[in-house]
Amino acid sequence: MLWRNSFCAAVALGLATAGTQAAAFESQTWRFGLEEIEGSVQYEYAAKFAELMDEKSDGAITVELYPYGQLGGLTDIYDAAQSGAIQLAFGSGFLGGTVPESQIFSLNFVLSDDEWLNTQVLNSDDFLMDDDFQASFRDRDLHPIAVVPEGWQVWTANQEIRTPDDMSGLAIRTMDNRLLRETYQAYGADPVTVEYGELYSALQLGQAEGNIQPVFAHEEMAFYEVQDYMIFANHAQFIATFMGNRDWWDGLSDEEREIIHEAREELVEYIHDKQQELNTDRLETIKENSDIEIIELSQDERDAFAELAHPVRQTFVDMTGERGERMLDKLLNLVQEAQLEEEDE
Ligand code: 6CS
Repeated sequence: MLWRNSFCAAVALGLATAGTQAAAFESQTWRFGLEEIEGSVQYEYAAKFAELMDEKSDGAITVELYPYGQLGGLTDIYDAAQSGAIQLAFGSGFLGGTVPESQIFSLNFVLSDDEWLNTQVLNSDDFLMDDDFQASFRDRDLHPIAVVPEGWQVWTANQEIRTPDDMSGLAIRTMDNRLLRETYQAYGADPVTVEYGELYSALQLGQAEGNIQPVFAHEEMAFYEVQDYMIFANHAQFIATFMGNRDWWDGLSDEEREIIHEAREELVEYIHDKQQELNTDRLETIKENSDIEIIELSQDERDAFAELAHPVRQTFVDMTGERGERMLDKLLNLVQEAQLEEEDE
């Protein structure tokens, strides 16, 4: 063990020295498009990433943040990342039209109930560096760098929801992807798709009757002001992919990729803690500022939704073929293995 530690220390020292010698980073600016506004989980991630890039490149690399709204709508952000107009971006639910396989993150009741376990699985080399996952982005001129869970998705509506019957015919707003529409249709709802920036008024005017967001977003976009009930079903986490333009990524030097890799690793725990803090604090703000009623579904109530969501896994496979099927099998296996390991500890 002693030998192992000294060996690791020597390797670390060697790498540090090599890093210092090769520290001549070219001066450059990377533009980073966000799907969320300032103060959000994506903003916190990007701001820390920018800080780390500045530090690790001795000030040579500047990362400029473009919060939601500055580059147009959500799909404009992905178009800009695909064309190379911006180097970095987040992509989540609306990305389904661009990278169909990314809808794996829209499936309900696929991950475990333990957020930290899921975060670790999704950022493990087994999942993130898997050829199928990488190719699904790279085939569309993008390169996936990290997977960022932002907290549990929480339903809101102007009526109580405890059973699929309660959701019957509800015009619940989903992000723009087929998996989500199929999932909510399976629950009996009548989903509608609305751009993020138009959602507040759609809820206010009754064009959308329900909403699905992590708590921090219900608060910072003020959606909760026009909804009466918040329903915690822990059916899925909100998950975004941090990605770069493929050609930009391929043109990076080894040193540039290395510092991105280091930052990505450092950010896994950082953003997990930050999203939990934001989601907890914002729930308090919502409770203080409104009389919204909070409902937490029991395990039996969750099971009724889980049963209806199960066949949608096949829809994902039908949409994404053998590649999607392998990705889903892999994810399910990795989650199961991680759960078993946790039980053994
Ligand atoms: O619902 C949406 O459209 C957006 N919600 C969040 C929390 N992040 C980005 C996403 O596009």
